[in-house]
Parts: sequence; structure tokens; C-alpha cells
Amino acid sequence: MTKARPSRRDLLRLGLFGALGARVAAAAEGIARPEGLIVRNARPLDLETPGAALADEFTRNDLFFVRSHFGAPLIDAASWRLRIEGMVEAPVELTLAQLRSLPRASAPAVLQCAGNGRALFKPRVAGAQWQRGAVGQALWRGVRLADVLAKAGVKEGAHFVTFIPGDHPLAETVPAFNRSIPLEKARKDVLLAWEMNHEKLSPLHGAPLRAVVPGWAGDHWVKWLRGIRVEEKEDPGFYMQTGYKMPTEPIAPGGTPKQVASLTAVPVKSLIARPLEGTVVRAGEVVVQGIAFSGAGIVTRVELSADDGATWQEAAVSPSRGAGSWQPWKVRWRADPGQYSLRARATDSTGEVQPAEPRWNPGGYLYNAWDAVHCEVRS
Ligand SMILES: Nc1nc2c(c(=O)[nH]1)N[C@H]1C(S)=C(S)[C@@H](COP(=O)(O)O)O[C@H]1N2
Ligand SMILES: [Mo]
Repeated sequence: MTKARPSRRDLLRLGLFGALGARVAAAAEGIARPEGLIVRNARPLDLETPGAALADEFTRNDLFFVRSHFGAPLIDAASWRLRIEGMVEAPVELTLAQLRSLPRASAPAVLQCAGNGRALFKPRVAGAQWQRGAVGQALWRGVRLADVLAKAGVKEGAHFVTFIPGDHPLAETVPAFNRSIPLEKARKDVLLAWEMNHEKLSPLHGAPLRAVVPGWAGDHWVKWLRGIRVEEKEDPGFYMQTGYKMPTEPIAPGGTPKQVASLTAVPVKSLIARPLEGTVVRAGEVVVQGIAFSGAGIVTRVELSADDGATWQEAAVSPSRGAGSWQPWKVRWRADPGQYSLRARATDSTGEVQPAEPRWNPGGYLYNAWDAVHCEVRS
């Protein structure tokens, strides 16, 4: 049977529905799915960056991991507004053009999903089974949240800002992805970005505007922003009160925490980008390289072990490009023929060292045990 007129569903698929009005919810099916990414979930769309892309200082936009709870909404940028409300002197609504008239700001920053590495926890933890690639670095460009807040004037007694998202839960009983950060962090280095690696932000990554929260896990980087609410307390909804919590004390794998706290900065972590997992390399001098980052400071040291941590070799680490960015590292490894498990561990400026074992937690968050890549060396 042929249909005379396209249905709403057809329009969504063609990506045309956004033109019919602002704030229209749509499934991600209306937006072309980038190729070359590993599909961890089809609905909602969770796509992982392949290991090979971790060798780039800036992750290509088309290889940048995607995580969304409800799918990307299609938003008409022309009628879109950002509303600043709550504990402010005067609520304001800003168009993209008005935002662009503020002083521009940009920053290289690592976006890592809180659940990156979840698949590596034992016992297994429920949730998207990310391995190593729910992470990437981009050059983000937009305006400082501090400047936007100043436009509305923050009132005395405010302590948090809540990002109000434009994506829609699939059922009314499902809470929206409201996320709060302390006002102090909001004013320090948070950006509202419309550009990623010199390209217009794509619908999957939060167009027209997203939060960039350097050093903090991806759950704070709210996409498809529609409002900023200044508040005394953090948002009372599910995603602040129940989701994204970590035990305050270490617990045994499989255990139940006594007390939990909200996630903030990502702990120090290094990843090996070359050689690639499962490859064969030539004996002799092998270049091992990767990236390392820490939300708490800068990376001061990266070491490589080819004998499960018995001995370590110092890598050359590139200087930091700023808070929340990642630092490439490289080391020449003298390799004899054999099977190897290469391990990397980083240390940051606060003295934190990547641990041998992950800190198991029921959400499977913030995995940062020594990275591992297996390779065979042949003469
Ligand atoms: N509005 C909205 N923002 C969101 C999410 C979401 O589901 N809805 N997911 C968050 C999570 S958990 C992560 S890890 C990052 C992923 O950003 P990316 O898809 O650009 O990589 O977006 C965050 N921002
Ligand atoms: Mo995430």
C-alpha cells in the first residue's frame, strides 16, 4: 500500500520535522548515524569510538562517541531560545545570535562518559557496556557560562545551576535529564558551546548548544540545552538524586555502598592507542603511544609495563593544553619476540596514580585501572 502523504514518522526519518517547529521531540532515526563507530545500543543510540582513533590529539567528529538517554531531538535553531531563570535579577531569553555577540571562548577538553570502561568491571554491572572508547577530546567553542549568568544577574544565596535539556523522555513517567553543577564550577571554566572541532555542533552531539564542563564526567555535559536555572539546591530529579552516584568509601566488588555522593571530576587515566589491541608488531624498537588525562589536575607522568607491573618504563608526556584536556604520551619499547600485555598507568599533579584494580561500584562509573593492550611481537 502506498501512502499519499508522508506521516510524522516519515518526516522524522527525513529529518524534516524540526523545520515545522521548535523543541520538537524526535527519535534519533531522523538523524544520519555516523559510520565507523561501535554500536553499544541502538535505542537509545550509544556509539563507541574505535581504539584506533585514540591516537589523535583531537578526536574526529565522525568518530566521536555518542551517548544519549532518549535520542536526539530535532531543534529548529531559528526559533530556539536559551532561557536563564531561577535565582536571577532578571530572567532572559537569548537567541543564538545574541549568544554569539558575547565574547567568544574556546577550550580543548576531554569528554568521557562516566560509564567508560563499565564492561571491564567484575562482577558485571548493568548499563551500556562501554569498553575503552566512550571518550574523546574536541576543541569546543562558544561562550563562557559565567558571561551568560552575568547577563541575568545571579542573586545572593544561589549555589547551583541546573542545565535544562531539550530532549524528551520516551514516557511521561520517565524523568528529564536535568543536571546541576555548583555555581562555583559554572563560573570557573564551563562553556556553552555551539562548535566542536571547528564544525557546527551536530544534532547527535547536542545542537544547537551544549554544556562543556572541563575535567568532569560526561553526565554534566548536557546537550540540546534549552535553559539554565539558578538555584539554591541541586535539582531534585532522578538524575541528580539517584543517578551518577559513587560510594564515598571503597567497597568490595559486588557490595552495597553505605553512603554515596555525586560524581564530579574524572580520576587520572591513560589509554594506549598504539599498538592496536590484538595486533602483531616487529621486534626491536616499538613506539607505544597514547593519551592521558585527569579532571583533578594535569598529568605529570605516564609509565609503561610489559611485565604486568613488575617493571615500568617512563614515557615522554606532552605538556597540558589546559584544565580538562588530554596529553599525548610516547615511549620507545625494546621488544623481543613473544606475547605481551602492555599496561599503562598515569600520575597526576595531585599525586593520584592509576590503580592496578578498578574501584568497583554498582553504577560501573569512572573505571580507571591500568590500561591494557595485547600484542604479539615477531622477529
Ligand atoms: N540532554 C542530554 N544531555 C546529555 C545526555 C542526554 O541523554 N541528554 N547524555 C549525557 C551523557 S551520559 C554523556 S556521556 C554525554 C555524551 O555526549 P556525546 O554524545 O556528545 O558524546 O552527553 C551527556 N549529555
Ligand atoms: Mo555518560
